[in-house]
Amino acid sequence: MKQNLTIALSKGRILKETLPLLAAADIVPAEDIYSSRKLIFDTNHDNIKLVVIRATDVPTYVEYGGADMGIAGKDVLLEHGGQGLYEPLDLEISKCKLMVARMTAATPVSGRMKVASKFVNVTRDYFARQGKQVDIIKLYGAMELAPIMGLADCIVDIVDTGNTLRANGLEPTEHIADISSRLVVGQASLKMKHRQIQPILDALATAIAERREEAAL
Ligand code: PRT
Ligand code: MG
Repeated sequence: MKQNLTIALSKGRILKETLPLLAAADIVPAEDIYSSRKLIFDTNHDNIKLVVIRATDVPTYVEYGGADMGIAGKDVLLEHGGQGLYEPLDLEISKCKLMVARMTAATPVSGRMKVASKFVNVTRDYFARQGKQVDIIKLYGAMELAPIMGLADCIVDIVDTGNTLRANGLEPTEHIADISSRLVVGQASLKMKHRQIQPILDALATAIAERREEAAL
């Protein structure tokens, strides 16, 4: 008998790139996710359901078994910490970089640096590895504003084209990590539902490889 399987999807920009990939692996929501107010969606498979939640909640759901697998940005996964999660697939979507940035004209900081970020754990680890003690200021949005307003000396944020930084008079100074979205599977689910999960992993891996080949043409 087939057990129920729940996949947690990050809403927002990752979702747009996730749905075509799932479709290529023959997992299609039964109704339009964007126009519905539902949180849980049936699919073309009786036993597979999708939940669409805030990206930062995806690793939490998967870690505690609220969902069997999930899709989230590596930035979110790094910040969450890896306990209880397998990360078998790089989906190669929603690519960007995690970087340190500061005002273009900034003079070097004497003493302890103030760093604003929503990625407080990543920020602490990054500077600790360099032997630097910094004061971390947790923000929930618009990190770029913090150095402009004198709240922080620099920020740790996501950069894609760099346009947002430039438009606000900032420049990237240090590269922390390359980011893309990953598939994560809960440890308990991987053991108990391995026979159902493995074909999905295989289908997604094939879809990713096909996409990579098309892009190379
Ligand atoms: O809004 P909420 O707080 O709920 O979540 P969110 O803002 O984290 O979600 P969303 O939908 O923005 O998706 C974020 C996820 O997409 C991240 O966790 C990354 O894994 C991935 N991603 C890929 C990005 C970008 N590219 C990106 N460019 N997330 C954010 N940005 C933002 C960045 O923060 C900055 O403000 O875009 C701006 C930079 O873009 P450039 O091109 O100007 O450099
Ligand atoms: Mg957002």
